[in-house]
Amino acid sequence: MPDIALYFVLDAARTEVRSLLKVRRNGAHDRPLKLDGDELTPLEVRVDGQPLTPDQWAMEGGALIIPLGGEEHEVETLVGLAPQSNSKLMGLYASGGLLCTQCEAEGFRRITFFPDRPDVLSRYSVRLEADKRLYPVLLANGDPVEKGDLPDGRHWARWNDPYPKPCYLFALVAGNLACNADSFTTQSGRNVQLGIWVKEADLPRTAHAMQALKNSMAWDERVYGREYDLDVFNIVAVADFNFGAMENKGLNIFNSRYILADPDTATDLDYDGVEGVVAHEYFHNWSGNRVTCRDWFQLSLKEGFTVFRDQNFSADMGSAAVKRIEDVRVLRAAQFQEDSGPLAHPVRPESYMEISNFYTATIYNKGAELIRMMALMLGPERFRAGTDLYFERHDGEAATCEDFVRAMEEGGGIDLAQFRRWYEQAGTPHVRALLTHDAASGTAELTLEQHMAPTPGQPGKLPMAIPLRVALFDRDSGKSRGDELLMLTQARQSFTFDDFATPPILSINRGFSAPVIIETDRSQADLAFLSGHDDDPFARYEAMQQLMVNVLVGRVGGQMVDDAAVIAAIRDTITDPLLDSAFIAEAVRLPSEAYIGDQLAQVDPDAIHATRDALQYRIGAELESLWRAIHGKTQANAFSLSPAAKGARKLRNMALLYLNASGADDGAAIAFGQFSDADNMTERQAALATLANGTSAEREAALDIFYNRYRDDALTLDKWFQTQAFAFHPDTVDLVEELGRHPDFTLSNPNRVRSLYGAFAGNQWAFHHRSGKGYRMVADCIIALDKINPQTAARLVPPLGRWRRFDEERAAMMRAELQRILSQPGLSRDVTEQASKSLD
Ligand code: 0A1
Ligand code: ZN
Repeated sequence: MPDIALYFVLDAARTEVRSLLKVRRNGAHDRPLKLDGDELTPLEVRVDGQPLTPDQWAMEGGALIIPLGGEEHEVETLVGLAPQSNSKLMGLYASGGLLCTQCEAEGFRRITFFPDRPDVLSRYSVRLEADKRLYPVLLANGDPVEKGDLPDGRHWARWNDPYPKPCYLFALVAGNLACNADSFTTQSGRNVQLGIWVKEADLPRTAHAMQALKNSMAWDERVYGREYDLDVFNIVAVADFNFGAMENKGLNIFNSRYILADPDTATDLDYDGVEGVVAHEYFHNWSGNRVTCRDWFQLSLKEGFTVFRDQNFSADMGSAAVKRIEDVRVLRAAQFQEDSGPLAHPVRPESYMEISNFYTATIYNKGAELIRMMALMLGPERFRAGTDLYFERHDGEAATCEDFVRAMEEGGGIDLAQFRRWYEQAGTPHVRALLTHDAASGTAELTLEQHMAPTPGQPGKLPMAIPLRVALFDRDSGKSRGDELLMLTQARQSFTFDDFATPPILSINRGFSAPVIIETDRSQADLAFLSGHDDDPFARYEAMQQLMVNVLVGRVGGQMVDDAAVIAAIRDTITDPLLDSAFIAEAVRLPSEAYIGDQLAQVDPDAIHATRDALQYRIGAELESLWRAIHGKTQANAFSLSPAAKGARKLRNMALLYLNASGADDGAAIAFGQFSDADNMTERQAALATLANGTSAEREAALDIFYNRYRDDALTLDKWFQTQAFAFHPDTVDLVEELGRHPDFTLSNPNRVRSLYGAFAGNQWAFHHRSGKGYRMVADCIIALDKINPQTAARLVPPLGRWRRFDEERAAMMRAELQRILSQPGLSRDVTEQASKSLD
């Protein structure tokens, strides 16, 4: 399929798509031509210019079948689409007056008949025609080549993309858009026109995205030697989008929440999200577009690598230590849970029912950890030699994960035979680490044991190759002799360290060098030591977290565990003048209720909530004056996005939280003060969230003020829904039910659905309300949404699938909801797959 020409006559109610494909028989066979289609009806079919009669073609499960003799033909089809009634947001759809497309993974077949697989690469020429008043801007992939006016207020534009690409990277946008225009000069001196296209009113909110784009372009040249390859690079923001954004060649389409940001409406987290996603999509131009995937089982080839690239980019733009802590938190919250449940799957899966269910934390985040481990084992120079070889060898190809690993082996000079198991085996390895000391010989011995629980379809597991960064600390000097990289490759293995007169303290999996669960028997005293002395910021954070987890897990299990070590460690951390604010805020944050649940044999949401709340109260009350002092240090300077300013806000918000947890009489008043006085959304939303956890009069007042101020700004109103759905409030389950009936709630906007039901399903205490109301509500939402947008509906299923982790009554209610979902007539493949796997 070397060349394809597409002709669109665009209209929200009825669009016509004519496509001209040059087809060549692939090998010696006499099978008919099969072109994938989904909800398409052929209006015309021609071969070499001759119209076919309906008996000369057939439809088979949505696909168009044309028996053809000979080797080469020109096949032409015409179809009609109704973008405005396409609520699945796959293919060509309407969003806020715009027409736009989403083709990954299998959306192109909803636009025209085509062999919709990522290893079919073609050159596209696209002509768009539309009403000029409604759609003054017409964009597609590649470079603009021609445009002109037509009678009756219509106009047209033609775009050519010279780079052969799979159809999942096809895109077009038509609409009334304003442009933030800029340019970038590449390392070889070429000038690239950059455009970020949004609704006119949103133009002032695009500066951060533009800066992120230019930084990404420079970073990819500097770090990977990768230059941009077209004369234009366009980004469009749309309000209705199933995922974060899409890397279409030369025309990225974004969920507007990852483009639009200003201090009044975006939190620091939102700003970081914009920077990270802009970078991610831009980096795909090489890791995804120039080198694409042979089939969807290889999805992590582009996604794991690209997440790794965007994580490192963000680390370079801000605080690397804090970025690593945040990334690990996300990995543990999303991927470790997935890996231990019914939806566990390998980074390179072997089967699926619906590919859009495989855009998972395992493919993305664990996939990134695999690349990170290879980069660690190779070191920066050899890793770069490996990626250079990979890009050079596979440019213009549809490649596999195996191709990537082989390039690392050959370019970097390393044997990754056993490491490949990371792509094959699902599940999170547990590593048990035991450090013993022999005073007579002055040696310390570290014994490591690994094991992995069975996952669906994989009852037995083989030992993995696990790179662990380790250091041993001397108790007296408080110092270590430095880091060592140990390779754990067997089920059980020992390592000996000489010249230790006294027993050292173990710091292990520093920097989170491997995505594993470490089990140690380190005492609270040793963890407290590391929380004050470890020179690896991640390990230091981890020691503090473990200190807290030990208290929480012990108490949930009914033990009396003293919290003095936790409170002392927090006091030392918040008064340490050498630590930066962002790190302090991360270190003193209590583990989430879900994370505490993950450490237990059975999750008891009420006990976990009560125990965590009690420890939060103790930390608040014991250190009240310190929290008060930290919170009182108001910023003298105007709003800035410098790492120091962001860190100060993070710590101040943490202090507000603990101050409120302390039960201080003026807690709500101080929170309301911060809410009212803030000149930025980071402080305003944190204050609102703190108030939302309580039952003060200020709670209602702040929620009303927020609503009235932002009711016309969809992205900010999402925060209003989300904050209430996340709240630790005894009535959250009823409040969310009410919010589901709010006039501003709609199932047709995925961001709104995620803000309410997605957030709620992530609120362990509320979602697992003993009454089972939470389960029923989420199931009702899934059932209703499935008819509108099955992809987004399917993403709400996994929280219900975790029933094995709960008591019998809860488990029974969760299963009953999954069964109720499955009994719905006409249920989508998306939801069917997730719900049936969850019941197995
Ligand atoms: N490739 C995109 C993710 C993406 C996948 C599917 C979509 O369809 C609704 C949209 C986006 C990325 O990694 O950013
Ligand atoms: Zn991606």
